[in-house]
Amino acid sequence: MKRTPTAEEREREAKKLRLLEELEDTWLPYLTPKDDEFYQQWQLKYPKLILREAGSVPETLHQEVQGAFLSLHKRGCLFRDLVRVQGKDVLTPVSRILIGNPGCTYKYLNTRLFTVPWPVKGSTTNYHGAEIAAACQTFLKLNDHLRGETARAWGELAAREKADVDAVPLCIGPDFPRVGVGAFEGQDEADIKTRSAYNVTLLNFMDPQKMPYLKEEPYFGMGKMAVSWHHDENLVERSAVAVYSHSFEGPEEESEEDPQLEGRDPDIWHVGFKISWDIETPGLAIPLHQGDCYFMLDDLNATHQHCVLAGLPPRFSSTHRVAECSTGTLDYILQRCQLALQNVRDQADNGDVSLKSLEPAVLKQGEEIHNEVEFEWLRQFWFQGNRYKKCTDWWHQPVAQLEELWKKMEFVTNAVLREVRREGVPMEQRNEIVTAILTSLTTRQNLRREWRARSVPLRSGVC
Ligand SMILES: O=C(O)CCC(=O)C(=O)O
Ligand SMILES: [Fe+2]
Repeated sequence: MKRTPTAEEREREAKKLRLLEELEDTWLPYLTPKDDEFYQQWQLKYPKLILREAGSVPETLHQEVQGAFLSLHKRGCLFRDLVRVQGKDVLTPVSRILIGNPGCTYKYLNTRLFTVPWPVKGSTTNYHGAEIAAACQTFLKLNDHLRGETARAWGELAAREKADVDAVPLCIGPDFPRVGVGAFEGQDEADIKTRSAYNVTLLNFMDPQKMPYLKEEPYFGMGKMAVSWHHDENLVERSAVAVYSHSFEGPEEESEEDPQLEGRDPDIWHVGFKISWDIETPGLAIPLHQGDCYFMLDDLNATHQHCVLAGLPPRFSSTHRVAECSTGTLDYILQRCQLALQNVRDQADNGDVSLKSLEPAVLKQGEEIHNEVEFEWLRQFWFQGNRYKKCTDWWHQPVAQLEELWKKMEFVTNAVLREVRREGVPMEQRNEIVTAILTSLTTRQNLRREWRARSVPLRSGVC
């Protein structure tokens, strides 16, 4: 079923169409390392984009990471996501898995992914096989490495920006616009540390040979895309993203670049960058070879968009992020459920509950939490068909617990409705209660219909 796009989505889509119309049949210019202005433009317009070539990563770590990618792939741990874009279900061309802090989730394109935990200190996880355990450990190790590299790169960028500021001649005056200047004012080291404290990595895999229908890049003519233009969602503001790229290229496969050929080499994987809504500044297509890493620092992800341009060989990437999980951890949702169920006085053997309070604000909050646990957690989890079982049973008990709490909330809703219907309740109180909970109940009905159309029943009940 089609969800009606939000006003924001409609606005964005219209803006995109206007931009494409404006372009008519012409491509916008973009640069690759073959172009003379490539490095200059990069430094000028994309200074917060950092590339570290494979040589910056210890060889032993490369070996380990590449082995870990292969193990997870071999064990069938990566899945294509059925995401929601402008009200439509779309299957992503890339297969993914989220690894990260235990209990953490990451939401993108209306899909909540649940972490396969990496073994942080103090956690114990039962992995389904030593290979999967080792792989999660390896991505934690890579995470530590990339955190260090990010802090270093961020420090260098700050120093460069400071040098630029100092180098500006006094006569230019204070209003002279300078790209990027001021981004680090008031930022201390601790701040930068928090914004590179990656708590999850989203692994991507795609074999272009098995994916014949890839979209063409629409603005620059950069060729086939594995991931379309986007900003990464659900991240802590101004936090960094670090990406490790692994394509299966043999050393001799390095194509002899013909300097006559225009544009990027379609055999090689690239990451594309552009400034959002800007048709003046050339885009960049940066080739990524086996083991290269790139970093998006500070607000780059907000001001620019990126896409992944497919090459010939299969490719993995590990994209490390600081997920904004203030409402996205297991602890958070358990606390919310506890808050909702504080209003339950007793539960009888048949499940019926009696309530402590009929205060409209209390009832409203209870029904909102009921929706949150059902649509943001349980249905999201089961929609993905229990894929997590492949790697670990970590989510099994917590999800069962959330289901129990949700069931109790169903009894709460029944109790409220019983109360509303009960003879002798003054009309005014009845109206107050109905007004307080009506929006939540309507939302629940609509969302249940929407999820039912996506055809996945909740394991233990309503559908
Ligand atoms: O694979 C990459 O290089 C980046 C993928 C990406 O942009 C994403 O997963 O958000
Ligand atoms: Fe991305």
